[in-house]
Amino acid sequence: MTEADFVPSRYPNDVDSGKTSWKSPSNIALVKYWGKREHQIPANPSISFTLDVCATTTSVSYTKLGEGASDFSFDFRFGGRPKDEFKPKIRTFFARVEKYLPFLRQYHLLIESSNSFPHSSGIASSASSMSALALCLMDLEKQLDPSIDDGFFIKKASFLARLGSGSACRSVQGPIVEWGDHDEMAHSSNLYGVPFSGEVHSVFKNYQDTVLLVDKGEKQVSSTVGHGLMKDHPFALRRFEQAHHNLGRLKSIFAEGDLDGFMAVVESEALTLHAMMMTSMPYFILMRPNTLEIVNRIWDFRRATGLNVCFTLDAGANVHVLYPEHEKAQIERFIKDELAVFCQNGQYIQDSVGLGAQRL
Ligand code: 2P0
Repeated sequence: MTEADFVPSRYPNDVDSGKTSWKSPSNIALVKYWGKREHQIPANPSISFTLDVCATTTSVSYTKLGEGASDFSFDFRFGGRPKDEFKPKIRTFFARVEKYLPFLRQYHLLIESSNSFPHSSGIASSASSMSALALCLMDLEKQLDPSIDDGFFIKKASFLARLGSGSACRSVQGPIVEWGDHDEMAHSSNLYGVPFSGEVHSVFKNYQDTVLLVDKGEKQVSSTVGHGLMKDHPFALRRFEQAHHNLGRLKSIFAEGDLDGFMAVVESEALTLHAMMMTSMPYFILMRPNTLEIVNRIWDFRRATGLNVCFTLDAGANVHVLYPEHEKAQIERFIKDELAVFCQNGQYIQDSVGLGAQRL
């Protein structure tokens, strides 16, 4: 499919008002998206586990305006309160998607959002929030054109979410989602995420992710700036090749249930992401001393017990601890006894792989 396939022709229906709500999860990348081209096209393919507990719930109430407005007409509330500081990001999103949703200026939208995870926990909420908003807008489009089928609905929601925030396109579906052209991935696309269609061994079913909240402060570097620094990065091309290679490896790792291979690829991807930040100009260290304490303790525990626990990182100091469900009891105890002390206020979130967004 191409971008043009997402530009609608005339809508058959007229809709005055209504309301729709979606709950969309966050996701954690195993092979990382870091670097992009114009129009939110990723510099390399990525793959993620969709999460379950960490999610954004968004409702959109829409009312048709008398005449089309010169600007987008919307209000945004977060956790029940007006949140005007988020409006510029939403306006930018609307400007990017207007070509694909030409009804946008004809409605006033009241957007009400809340997150399941603690506010400013340092967990990327752009993925879950942009995905939830894109799905709500697709509901309105489906009212205007009921012939839209489920397959197109989901694909276009992911396509729109990508234009809001790249990683958001991987939050629409689950449990494992791939985004970006890749030779060995059937149906892969730079335009939207697709559920991983390869074989997945049962050991990866319901995989666990405990999110350790190491630093709940504001991000030092926005993701958009971080992606931008890959443009003139001396190691960029080699890194993009490596992501293709790692994605290919994961395909057979998932099929074979190769936990050693999984842990090696995932940890290497996390450290490579941070290595890219440390070697960009300007350079950043987003890990904190407690991030490294946790990494070392995970390695010590893995060596001592032979359990299949590993970590991955986002563009921040928090640590995602990944492990198979059948080892949950022992690893949860280890986290509580030995890792929680390195979290801000001892806080962490017990999550696992989920199935994607839900209409409420
Ligand atoms: C990822 N991250 O694959 C990577 C790994 C963070 C670390 O995608 O500029 O918020 O909105 O497209 O999606 C975070 O970047 O960036 C991200 P934009 P996004 O999940």
